Order: sequence, then C-alpha cells, then structure tokens
Amino acid sequence: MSKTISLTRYLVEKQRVDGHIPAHLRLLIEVVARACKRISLAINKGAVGGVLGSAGSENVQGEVQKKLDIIANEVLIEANEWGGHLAAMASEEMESIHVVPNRYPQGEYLLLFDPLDGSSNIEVNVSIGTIFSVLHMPEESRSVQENDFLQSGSRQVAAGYCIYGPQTTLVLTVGDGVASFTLDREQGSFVLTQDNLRIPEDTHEFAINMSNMRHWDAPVRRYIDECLQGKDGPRGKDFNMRWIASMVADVHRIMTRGGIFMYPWDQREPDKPGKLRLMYEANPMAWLIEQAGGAATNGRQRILDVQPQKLHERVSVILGSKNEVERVTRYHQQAGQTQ
Ligand code: P6P
Repeated sequence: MSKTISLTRYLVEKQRVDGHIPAHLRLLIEVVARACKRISLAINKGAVGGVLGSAGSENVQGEVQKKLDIIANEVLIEANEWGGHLAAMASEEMESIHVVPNRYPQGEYLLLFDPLDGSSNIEVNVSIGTIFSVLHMPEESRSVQENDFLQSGSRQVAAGYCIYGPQTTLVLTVGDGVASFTLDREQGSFVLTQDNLRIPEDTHEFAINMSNMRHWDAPVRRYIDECLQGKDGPRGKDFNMRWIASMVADVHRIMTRGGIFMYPWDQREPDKPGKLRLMYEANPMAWLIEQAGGAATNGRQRILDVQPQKLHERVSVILGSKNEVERVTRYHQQAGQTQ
C-alpha cells in the first residue's frame, strides 16, 4: 500500500515541521478545500442536478451569472464565515466585500476568490475551476474595510486553484513551492499527487484567443507572428496552440507541461488594462507560476508588484515558461512600453 499523504497531513507538516504556516492559515486552507469538494459534487451532477444554465443575473463585470457561479459563491461564503480565521471575503460574484457576521469570531485573514472561473464552459462539459488567494489583515486595521484588500500580490500568504475536470485537483502554494492534490472520491479527501511542481523555462506551446489578433498591440502581435512563422521564422522552431477559454485549465496545462498564457490588453476596451481580474485571478495564478519557476507580468511589470487601486480591477496577463514571458516583456521594452 503506497503511503498516501493527505492535504491535512501535508498542511500539518508545513505548520509543525517547517513552521511555515500558522494553525489558522492551515485551517482556512482546509475549509476552502472542503468547499471545493462540495462545488465539485454540484458540478458533477450537471443537468441531472438542475444546476446548469443562467441564473438570470449579472456580476459586477456585467457578465451573465450561471447558476453554478452563484452556487459556488454561496458554498465558499457559507463554509468560511463561521471558522474564526477570516475577517472578510471578496468574490468576483459580489460587488463589495463580505464581512464575517458579528455572531462569528473574526479572524486575521482575508480570502478572495473567483468561485467558478471559466463558467462559459459549464454547458459544454469543459474543465472549470475555483481560484483563491489569501491575504493577511493589515496590522493597523481595526474594522475590516475594502481598502484592506488592496494589497499587491506579493503579500499573499496562500494561493491556489481547484480544477474540476476528469479529475478534481487542488493546486496550492504557501510560499515554498507548489503541490497538487487529487480528490480521492472513495476516501472523500485530497491526496498529494505531486510536490514541487516545476515549469520548463522554454516551451513550444502558446495559449491566446487568436480571434482578438487585430486588437492586440504591437509587441504581442510580434511575439505571436514569430510563433506562427515556426521553424522558418526567427524562433527556429514550430509552435502549437491551445485555448480552452478557462484560465484554470490553461494554467493547469502550463503547470503540468509548460507553455505561455496570454490575455493581453486590446483596443476593444482601451481604457481597461485587460479582461482578467487582478486580485482573484491574476495574483493567485502569478504566485503559483512563480513558485513553480515560471514568470508572470502584465507586459511591463511583474504582476505581483502591481499595486491595486480597486477591488475588481483588471490586468493584462502574460504568464508561464520563464524564457517566453521574458521575451514578450523584452518586446514591450523595445517598443518603449515600460512601466
Ligand atoms: P475569452 C473565463 O471567462 C475567463 O475569465 C478566463 O477563465 C479565460 O481565460 C478567459 O475569460 C476567456 O476569455 O475572451 O477567450 O472567452
């Protein structure tokens, strides 16, 4: 019988052996993992569970909410508000922060999440996921305010995602590498299946929504044009393309075998820096990618160094294999687009 290491044991050892995470942070991560299990069960029911289709409402970004977006959000809120380790939560699906009700003990952490990323893929049975990020309440803060969340990604204390695909897999960092845990449905627990994930520094695979090509700025067009020229072009090798339109699935592929993922600024919304959200999509994914040896920028600066001004602000995202991300950043610098 191979020695399996559960998520709980992994976290207890991080807490006790490495002294790397305090008990309350361990408990918080375990609660989020249990919520992801419940979300996975709801998703797996699909049409049989009556959970498909639109909820008939819009989120703060003006996007139509699916029933499962709301379900996933409610599962995360309900699972996390009574535990005593959180002060408040922020979600892509909620305009303002959700402060832990007074009837529950207030904790020292802030939890941010995209409860169900990629939900346009739900009806077509393509992998989707939950993305989460944990920050510490600012020392000086008395009663939690939205501004307490406006911390750069470099201040995260935990980040991860759970991908609901052929397997349900939780990928997590607490700042000393990346580990992945696969849900063993017979046991009902997440089991460590890979530790110290590393992303190859080079790749031949790029992920971008090519239908937006005419809207990109010059450095991105230059990079993709060179990839498309293949071995006859300046890169001297052929490239492959993938676009799942579910950030969790595209990032998980990169965590697994390398690649570069790009959702850059484009001229469709010139006043917005990009489509993806900084606080609960780009920041957690950027930290995971960096912890696995990759790089993550907005084309000009490290995503984790971006100082947020608003809770739901967006950002241009270029992340993955280090040497490819650095090439795109170099092209921005050469075009005079530096931070
Ligand atoms: P597009 C899903 O809606 C999402 O936020 C990310 O998960 C994904 O990478 C991106 O948008 C897909 O966007 O414009 O290709 O549909």
